Amino acid sequence: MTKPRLHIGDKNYSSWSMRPWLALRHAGVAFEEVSHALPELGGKPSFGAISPNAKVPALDLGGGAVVAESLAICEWAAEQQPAIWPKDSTARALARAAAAIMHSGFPNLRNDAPMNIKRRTDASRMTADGLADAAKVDEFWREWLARSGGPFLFGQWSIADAMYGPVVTRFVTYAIPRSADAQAYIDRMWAEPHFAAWVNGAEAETRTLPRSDEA
Ligand SMILES: N[C@@H](CCC(=O)N[C@@H](CS)C(=O)NCC(=O)O)C(=O)O
Repeated sequence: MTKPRLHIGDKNYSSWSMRPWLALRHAGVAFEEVSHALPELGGKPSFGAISPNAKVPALDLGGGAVVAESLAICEWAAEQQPAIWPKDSTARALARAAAAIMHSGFPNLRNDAPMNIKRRTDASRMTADGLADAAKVDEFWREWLARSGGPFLFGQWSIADAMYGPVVTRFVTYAIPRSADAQAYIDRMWAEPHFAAWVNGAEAETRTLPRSDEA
């Protein structure tokens, strides 16, 4: 069988690409990655040629089957390696809810603080609504970590951690205020080898995106 191909955007900027990339790595799936430059503001990407929703990430399984949407790709990874969801069914349901909350929520945080792993700035560009989203994420992390006992949100590393990975980087990039428990979680995520490998990849990139770097 040929390896699945994961189409991703720039590692420094593409938050949605980071999530399934982490899930596939944690699942131990051998895959090929194909990197695409995200469009400049107002630019027209050509992702329609590679993906049903004209976005990255997309996982090409061969035979014309291309899976769109980060969470759907994470679920495919979990079918190859179920251990990337918690074993306990209640914890698994809560972890799935946590992943879905991230997939559909926190629009103000996403708008105010786009992922930019290499950048270090402050939170002055953020709106009150964006900061409120970040505070809610912090509250959720504390609740989930307290319930599971850690080290990751639902005990062992799971897709929920993949979904919140880009938010971890946003707390650092924009120096967003956070609790001590959130800081400890951020430190554990940053030290985790697959997360570190993505960050290293972002740091090696030279392309810049003015809409993210200068705003
Ligand atoms: N809901 C999608 C969002 C994917 C998404 O917005 N990807 C961005 C890059 S991070 C993209 O392809 N942007 C190009 C565009 O929208 O034209 C998912 O979860 O995969």
